[in-house]
Amino acid sequence: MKLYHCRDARSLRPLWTLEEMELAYEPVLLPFPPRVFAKPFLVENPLGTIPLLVDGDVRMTESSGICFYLTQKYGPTPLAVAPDEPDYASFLNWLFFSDATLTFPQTLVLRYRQFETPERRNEQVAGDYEKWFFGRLRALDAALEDGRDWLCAGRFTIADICIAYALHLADTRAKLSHGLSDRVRAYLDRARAAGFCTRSQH
Ligand SMILES: N[C@@H](CCC(=O)N[C@@H](CS)C(=O)NCC(=O)O)C(=O)O
Repeated sequence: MKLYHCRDARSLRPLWTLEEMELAYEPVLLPFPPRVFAKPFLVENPLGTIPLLVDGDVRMTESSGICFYLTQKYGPTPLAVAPDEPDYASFLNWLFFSDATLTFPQTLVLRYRQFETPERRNEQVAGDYEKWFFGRLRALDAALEDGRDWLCAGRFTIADICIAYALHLADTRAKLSHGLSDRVRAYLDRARAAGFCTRSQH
C-alpha cells in the first residue's frame, strides 16, 4: 500500500491507523498543498487532495473512509466496532462526524484567516465558522461527560483516531484551542499519549 501524506493533514488519520495495525505501507510525504507544490500528484489524484491511499486497484481519498477500509479489509482489529456490538451506530456516526462536522468548518477558518492573500481574507467567514466549530464540539463534550476515556465500546478505536485528528488540527494549525473544553482537551491529550503525533507524524 502507498499512502500520500502531508504533515498535519487529514492523512494523519490513515497513517495512524496503518501504524496501529502494523500494516506494511509506503508513506509518500508531499509539500502542502500538493495541488501547487507537487503537481505530478494530480496524475495520481486529480482532486489534488490528501490523503490518497493506493492499494492495488483500490484508490481512496476520504480519510475516515480509508481508516474504516483498513480495519475491514485487514482486520479483525479492536480498532473497529462490529455491527453486532451495541456501539456500532455510534461508531459510524463519530467516523462521519469527524470530517463532515468537525474538520470541514475549520478549513474555512484556516482559509479565510491564514491561507488567502491578505486582501481576500474574511474575518466574518472565519469568525462564523469558528463559532460553528465550537458549537459542534458540544456533542463531543457531552459524550465524554460520563468520564469515559474513549468514544465507543469502552476501547480505543478509529473513531478516536478520526475525532482526535480534528482536535489536533484545531489545537495546532487552526489556532482554535481556546474553544476546547477541559474535558475535550483531556481527551486530545489521552489520544496523543496513545501514539498520535509521535510515530504518526513522519
Ligand atoms: N474529506 C476529505 C478531505 C480531503 C482534503 O480536503 N484534504 C486537504 C488536506 S487536510 C487537502 O488536500 N487540501 C488541499 C487542497 O484542497 O488543495 C478527507 O477526509 O480526506
